[in-house]
Amino acid sequence: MIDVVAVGETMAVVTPTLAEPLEMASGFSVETAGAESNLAQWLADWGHSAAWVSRVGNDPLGRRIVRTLKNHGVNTTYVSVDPQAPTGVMFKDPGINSTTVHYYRKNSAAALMGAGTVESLPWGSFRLLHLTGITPALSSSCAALVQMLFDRAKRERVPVSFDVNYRPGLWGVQDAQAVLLNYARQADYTFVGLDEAQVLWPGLGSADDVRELIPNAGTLIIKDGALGATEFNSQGSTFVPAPLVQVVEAVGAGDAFAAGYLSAVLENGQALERLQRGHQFAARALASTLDFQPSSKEGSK
Ligand code: KDG
Repeated sequence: MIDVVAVGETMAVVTPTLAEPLEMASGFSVETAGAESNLAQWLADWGHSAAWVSRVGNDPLGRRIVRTLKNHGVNTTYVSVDPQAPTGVMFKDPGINSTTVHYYRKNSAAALMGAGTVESLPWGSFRLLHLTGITPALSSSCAALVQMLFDRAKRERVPVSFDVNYRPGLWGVQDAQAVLLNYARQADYTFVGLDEAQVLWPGLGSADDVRELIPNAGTLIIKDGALGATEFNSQGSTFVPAPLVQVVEAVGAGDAFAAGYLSAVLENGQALERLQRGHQFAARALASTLDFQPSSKEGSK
């Protein structure tokens, strides 16, 4: 039995080695970037079985991504290869206070995912399906795919976790807000940042306001940056403050948080432990320019 299946695009990401602006940087690393495969890597690193489902190009970057994820313990059996469309690429441009991302992913192989991807999943053999709000922004077939996955998971009684992951570089608020709210309301576990929710759905002040907007998500997890995170479930709410972290770069920290949280869900942990584990994983992502840091490099597990 696979613990988690995560569906979504993974790109090659080019990152300046010294966290200096892209325009000036002289050394770069090429790694993998994808919210869903980041989560799969964190979970596999923790010891869970995690599969990543996507489509890559028949090109060196696609092969590099699949090999890297495999090396990190992720099951890549359900990844397909497109004969023509390329693997997407993303560049990180570190700034003084935050990092900007530049995407080269239009018409990528992953953007061609659709109904066929639903059928390719090992239904009946996994415990949790993880999706994000990035996928519906990729193409109309990917937008349809996300709803098909929600519907099929419901029929198969597989819980779905959904990270809102609004990416302004992919679509505007006007296009995204109703779509993402719809998915956030359908999921069994919904993750959203308070600042992200405030951008997407204007008029929200506190985490309680977000809960009012998304009352029917099974469990709602609202992250409030360096302050902490709150879980709302049918019994009430639990807040856990975030640990103090020297932030190197925040990209990917949300994926790490979701992975930590879900790892505790898979181990039947309660709200306190789930949120603590989320913060623990996120702290590792925040302390690095990379989206994912294997524990062997870090020695923290
Ligand atoms: O959460 C980190 C992701 O945003 C990054 O890895 C790339 O998936 C990505 C995206 O679409 O922005």
